[in-house]
Amino acid sequence: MRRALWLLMLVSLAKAETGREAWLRYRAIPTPLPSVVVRFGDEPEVIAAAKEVSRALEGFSGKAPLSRQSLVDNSVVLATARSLTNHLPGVSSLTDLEAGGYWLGTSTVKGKRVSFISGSDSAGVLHGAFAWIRHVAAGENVARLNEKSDPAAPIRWVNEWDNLDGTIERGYGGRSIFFENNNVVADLTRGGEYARLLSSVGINGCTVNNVNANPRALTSEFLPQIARIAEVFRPWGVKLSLSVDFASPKTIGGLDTFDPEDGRVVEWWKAKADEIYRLIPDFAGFVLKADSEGRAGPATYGRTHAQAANLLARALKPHGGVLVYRGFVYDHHADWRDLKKDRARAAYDNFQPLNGQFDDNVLVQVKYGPIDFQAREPVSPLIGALSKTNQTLELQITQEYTGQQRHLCYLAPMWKQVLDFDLRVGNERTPVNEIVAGKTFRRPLGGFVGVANVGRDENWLGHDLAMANLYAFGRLAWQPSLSAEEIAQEWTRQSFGNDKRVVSAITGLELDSWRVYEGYTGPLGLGTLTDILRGHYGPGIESAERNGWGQWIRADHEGIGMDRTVATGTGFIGQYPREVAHMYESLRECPDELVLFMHHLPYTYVLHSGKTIVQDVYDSHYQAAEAAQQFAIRWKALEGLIDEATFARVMNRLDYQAGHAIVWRDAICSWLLKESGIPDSKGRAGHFPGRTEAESMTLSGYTVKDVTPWEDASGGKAVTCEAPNQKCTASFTFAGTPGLYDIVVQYFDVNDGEARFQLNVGDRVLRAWIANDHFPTKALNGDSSTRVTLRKVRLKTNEIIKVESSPDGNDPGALDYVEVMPSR
Ligand code: GCW
Repeated sequence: MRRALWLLMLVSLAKAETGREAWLRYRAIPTPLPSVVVRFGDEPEVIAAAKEVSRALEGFSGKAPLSRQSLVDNSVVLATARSLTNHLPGVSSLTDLEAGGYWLGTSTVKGKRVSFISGSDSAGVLHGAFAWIRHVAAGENVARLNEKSDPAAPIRWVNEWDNLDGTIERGYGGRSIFFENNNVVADLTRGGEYARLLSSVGINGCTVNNVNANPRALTSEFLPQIARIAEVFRPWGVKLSLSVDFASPKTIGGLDTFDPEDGRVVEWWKAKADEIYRLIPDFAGFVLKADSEGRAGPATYGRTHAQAANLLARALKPHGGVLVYRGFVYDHHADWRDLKKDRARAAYDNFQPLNGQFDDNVLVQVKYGPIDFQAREPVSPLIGALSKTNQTLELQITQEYTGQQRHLCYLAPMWKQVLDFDLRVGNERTPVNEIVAGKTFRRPLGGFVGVANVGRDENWLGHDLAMANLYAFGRLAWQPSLSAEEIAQEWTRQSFGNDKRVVSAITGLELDSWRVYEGYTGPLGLGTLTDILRGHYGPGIESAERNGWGQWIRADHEGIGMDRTVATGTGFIGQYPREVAHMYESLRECPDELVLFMHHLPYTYVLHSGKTIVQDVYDSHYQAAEAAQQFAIRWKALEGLIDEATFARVMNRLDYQAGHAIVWRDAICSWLLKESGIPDSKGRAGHFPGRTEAESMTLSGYTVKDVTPWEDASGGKAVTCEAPNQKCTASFTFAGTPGLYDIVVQYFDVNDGEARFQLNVGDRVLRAWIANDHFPTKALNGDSSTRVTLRKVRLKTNEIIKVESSPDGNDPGALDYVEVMPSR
């Protein structure tokens, strides 16, 4: 028996963690806990909550608790406020809780020790259950709990940009958990598990399909399939909503128009809403992206966004649904020659004049910044201007412009800056989080939406540490006053346990990561400086310029930055309330971190930091790339303290990030050096100690190729091995002194074939590998540039270092450089 137990324990210890449990891991906790779960009430959410508490207690204590429907000693009781008062009059009066709110408490009732999890409604009981579990998991003493908590706002949703064919727009965690082949997947287990995760952080709505909506989503054939998703969401208190195509009355409805003022169109939307509510009685509503990036919209008929929004809102209204109208509307064919044109102005210019014209069940969903989810942007001025309109703030959990879950980038510190930013509307304290929640302007509705894009990867987002972003979004939507650090700690404790070393190391990494990412990508408010025309991933600085997309940085040999001042620029700054506008307009007050978003300045301009722009960029990029090297080292120190499989997955990503941070650093610094002609006072930019360019090695079989953009390859060039069934070699003689060295092979891994590589020193084969990662490109550029690092290699003077590669498919086994540096 003993033996069997031991074996069982060993097996469970050895079980590789996949990340699928996310932060709901329920590992053993050395605390006395209730042994009975008592449930009053039969609502699906209360049943789910009681089951969850049982599941958690079993994990924490190693023993399944008993379930009861009457009061017993040492129990935890779950009930809505109303049924609690019915069953145990006098225990508590929770009349002042808001929808979804909860109360956690303890007391002795008729000699029985009881913990209470109660909610204003059944969803509140669920939220309370997960909050209670969170406290236990963090090792707190729940016997002393007395906590009352209300959500900050009624709308706390995620949007998924899932396409019906199973792909996900800007998704980096695998294919859709909802769709495949233009149908809803047969097995919705992951959909249910996802709703549970969302519920655990208080998220109460999920829009399951891409805002670039396929009209099929609304067809009578498809809707019953959508209803199946709503069913797996329901016990978790997560309501389903759909993105819709504004032209639907025409594309799928058989009408010859989709004019919002046409009576037939009005009727069509009404009938469609009725049909949906017959199938999904708790349907949350529609999300609409109209007249944006090629989507159909009211402009076709000369109608306004308000007319379009109200049309759909009125169809939903009798059923209690809401219409979320995306504020992300701008002209993507803007004339870049026109110095007064400015995409940043678009949201405000389009929606501010309509303030007050939207129905009460419409929310305008505003992206946090005026451009598009960049690593840093000022807060959108539209937020302060919608005083008579409900809003939701749109944040992005999926890291489209922030490293696509290959880079660690914990976004809560950035979101906090947005949420806490005081727009000074009417010269008064008006922080963004209070405005969007509906508090400042006393709106009936408001809230927070996170674009999540989880996928079928076992760990949901592709990077185990990126789950902190999903967690943080939910926590902040519930309680914006939480700090990024508190949230990181909570998440780490639940995900990785309470070992102090683990908590402090992982929290530290998370907290440092956004500034580090920003530090080696786009500086001083310029935007991420990624390739905006393609993958939005690696460096692609000038892709922002000279096209209609309007992400211009206006760089030339003299200076850089968009002049958005009222005095001489586009006037964007004038969209802010007076005090904020004054701060941005004045160079004396404008913070360095946004100065090139607001102003066009010479490279030699001296910042508040005391450095010139050019030197600041060199310094920040070298510092941040070094910090990214340290991430991998900091993580390495956790080996043995967390489970092996998770350790290895994250190690892999952080090693890659360390290399890619150098690709970014070199691209930005080389480009700036060339553009400005001003050298780095510390002599780093353009000088690469220990580096030998592939194009200057002794080559056999390789062809020298220009890389576009040039700054994405060291020296602007790579060598490719194009002849099929051939092996190419590039070699050079190591001229340093004998000793231990780290060798980096920087090569390109395109998403179109799997070339083979090998590194030799003398007659030793040091490493052979296959370029089989899946970067978002088929081209040689900063998306595909990656590396292999060999540490502590003993080298002798005059040894020959040789890289070999053989192409596969369209992957030409391209090599950028080899770097040999003394081991650190
Ligand atoms: O950031 C851009 C993305 C598009 C996206 C669009 C939007 C869904 O690159 O992929 O489309 O924003 O938010 O509508």
